[in-house]
Amino acid sequence: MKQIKHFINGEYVESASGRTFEDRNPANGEVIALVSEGDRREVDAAVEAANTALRGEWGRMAMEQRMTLLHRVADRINERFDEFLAAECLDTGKPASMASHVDIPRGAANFKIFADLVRNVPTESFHMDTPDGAGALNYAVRKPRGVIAVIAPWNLPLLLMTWKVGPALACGNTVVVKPSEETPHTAALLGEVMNEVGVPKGVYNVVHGFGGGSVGEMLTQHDDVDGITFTGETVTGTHIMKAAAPGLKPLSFELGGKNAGIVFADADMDKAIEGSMRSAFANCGQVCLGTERLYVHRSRFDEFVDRLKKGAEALTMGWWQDDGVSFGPLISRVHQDKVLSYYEKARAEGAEIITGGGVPDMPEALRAGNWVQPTIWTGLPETSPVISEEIFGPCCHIRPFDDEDEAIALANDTPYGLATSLWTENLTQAHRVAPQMEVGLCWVNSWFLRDLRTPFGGSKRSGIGREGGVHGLEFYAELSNVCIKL
Ligand code: NAD
Ligand code: 6OD
Repeated sequence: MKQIKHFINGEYVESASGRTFEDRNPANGEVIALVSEGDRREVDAAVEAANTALRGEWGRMAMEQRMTLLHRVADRINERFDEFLAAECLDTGKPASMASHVDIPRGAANFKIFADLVRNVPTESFHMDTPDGAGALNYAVRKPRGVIAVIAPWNLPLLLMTWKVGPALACGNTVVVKPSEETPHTAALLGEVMNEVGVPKGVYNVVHGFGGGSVGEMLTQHDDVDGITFTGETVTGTHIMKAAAPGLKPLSFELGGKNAGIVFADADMDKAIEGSMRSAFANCGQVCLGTERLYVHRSRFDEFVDRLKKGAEALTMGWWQDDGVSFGPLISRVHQDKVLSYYEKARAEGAEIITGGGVPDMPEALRAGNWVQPTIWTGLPETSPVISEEIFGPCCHIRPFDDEDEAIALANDTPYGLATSLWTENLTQAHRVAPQMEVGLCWVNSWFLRDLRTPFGGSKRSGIGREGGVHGLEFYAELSNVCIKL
């Protein structure tokens, strides 16, 4: 059986306790690895290694050399592409067609983009008058924040972890990563890459384990951690905020969503269907940006529902490597139970089930996996939990609207504020509506189209702060002012 160990101070180590937990393939339920389960000893060792690295070679390294190393990390991920791909797909069950276009290339790109950005960001300076007439010069310097705890989810494991590790290292910090217990593989593999390209020991550390009462919570409470960047559920964000409060630790949060898509009367229906197919069903609906609420102008409602139904029914479920597979399983049995509980709620509340609504009949080899059908409903009231709560599954509710103000009000009627997609060929309408959406990310005629130089994050209960581009520097670096009296 494969063993996945912690990566601390440049070495793979087992837990002092000897404890392990199982890593299962969600497509067939098989145990694919035993993962070392950390406790305070591994957390302390990793934080200490990260602190020592800050004061050592890494802390003294010239910026140019640091950036060259980060480019090498990206290149090496690409050279070992197939290994990362297999590791990610075995942990998540997602089709290779997706992971090879999204997860792994972005996992690599996240190192290059921030290396290139950070070396080109200026700081401000001000000349000031002084009573003696000689003046003074102020200039700001950007310093690394220190040891950053990176707490990552399971839905896009490498992409979302490196989205934080990339800028953290580019700014000169060191990291202790707590990957999701569901998907420990690629974070562990990245340790090999760090060693291969010569990233100094202690700069990148990984401790495996669980959240509350385990490694996640221990990291967020640790006195020698200087900042916490977290992606995951909104409720987990509230726990982390409490745990971090006594130490007044800076936080960067990318949280849950209940995102809307709006299809206006003059939408290009081919584009709206192609985009909504992805936003509702990609990654088996396990994308924080996904649209579980679709509002469609009444004049296009029947056409849209009919075409989305045909699209959902044409998705091909199966093993990640098989040709033509476009749809994988949910991450775990626990998550499958959660998603199916919403399928049941929708039925009990009298939804019209346009397609799906249950567990598909899979071939024998995959029957023990966490499969659910892509599902579309209509006819539920907006008060239904199916419409107000994040399900994080391959499902959406579609409701007709009659005018623009109604669509905006419906889309904004949620405590979340992550993303919206607008579908319209009317440029004036797009410009009028987009700024009214109470979200951090608004796409027009697209979904999950990412320029990594742009701010990324959620409004309302979908996040705190912005990562991406230069915006992440507000979290990953600290500005200090130097004032020189002339
Ligand atoms: P989760 O909150 O259950 O877990 C995320 C990570 O936090 C895991 O590593 C987990 O072990 C750890 N954790 C859990 N409790 C903790 C605690 N008390 N202290 C410290 N760490 C703890 O989320 P998940 O189920 O892995 O991911 C799905 C959720 O993530 C969804 O809500 C989704 O919307 C959200 N998400 C948001 C974004 C975004 O960019 N806004 C991106 C991806 C996923
Ligand atoms: O593209 C990104 O940078 C990003 N953070 C995507 C998040 C997807 C959520 O599941």
